[in-house]
Amino acid sequence: MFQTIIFDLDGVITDTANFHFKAWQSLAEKLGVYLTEDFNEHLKGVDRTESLSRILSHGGLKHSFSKEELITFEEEKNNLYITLIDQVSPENILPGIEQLLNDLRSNNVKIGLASASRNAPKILQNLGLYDYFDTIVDPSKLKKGKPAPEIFETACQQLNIHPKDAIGIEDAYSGIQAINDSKMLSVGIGDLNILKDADYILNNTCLLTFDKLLEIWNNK
Ligand code: G16
Ligand code: MG
Repeated sequence: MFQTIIFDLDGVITDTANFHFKAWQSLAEKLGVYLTEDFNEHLKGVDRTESLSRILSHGGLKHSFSKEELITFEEEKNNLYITLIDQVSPENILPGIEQLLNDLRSNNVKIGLASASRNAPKILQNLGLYDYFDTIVDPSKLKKGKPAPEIFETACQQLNIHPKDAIGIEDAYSGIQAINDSKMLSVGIGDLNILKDADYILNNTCLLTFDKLLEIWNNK
């Protein structure tokens, strides 16, 4: 049986994508860039610096700012984001996730977090889920973010488990690439067209149960 499940945060455990988007949108508007909802898909799972770079490229402003200005923009976005995630509470846990965490625990499966968000520990605390996690990767210590496999490999190393004995769960295209390249089994949550490279795809977290994971693992 699998020995660990490594979770992505945003889009799998809770939906903070909308808060990220609101905060980016507010910054982008000040710079004269207009972001539509569909652009958000390009920002999911992607770290802060790369997200800003994609937004500026989208607005034709790729080389318009100094390094210092870029850092100020990132801070401005993050400050707004932090005020938005203050509202996060256990009500914002996606359906089925708390039951799954309980079932993993009672079956002695290790639980890890591989989120690109430097705010992940705070969000887990606000959700009341922090204590379920055996390990949380610190994304600021990584050389390369998703789609590189390093974040999932690091989660397994921290738990002393081989990636071949692990399942990774993700909602973003970049995250599925990262899981696949780490040689873990990948489970995508969401849109079939976006997640088509995943080993297995579930439409939403209601379908993500312990029994389903067992079935996926036994049929791989
Ligand atoms: C999340 C979001 C991304 C965000 C990233 C970094 O990733 O999906 O949109 O840019 O975290 O977040 P922060 O600015 O809080 O450090 P994940 O990996 O949890 O889906
Ligand atoms: Mg995600």
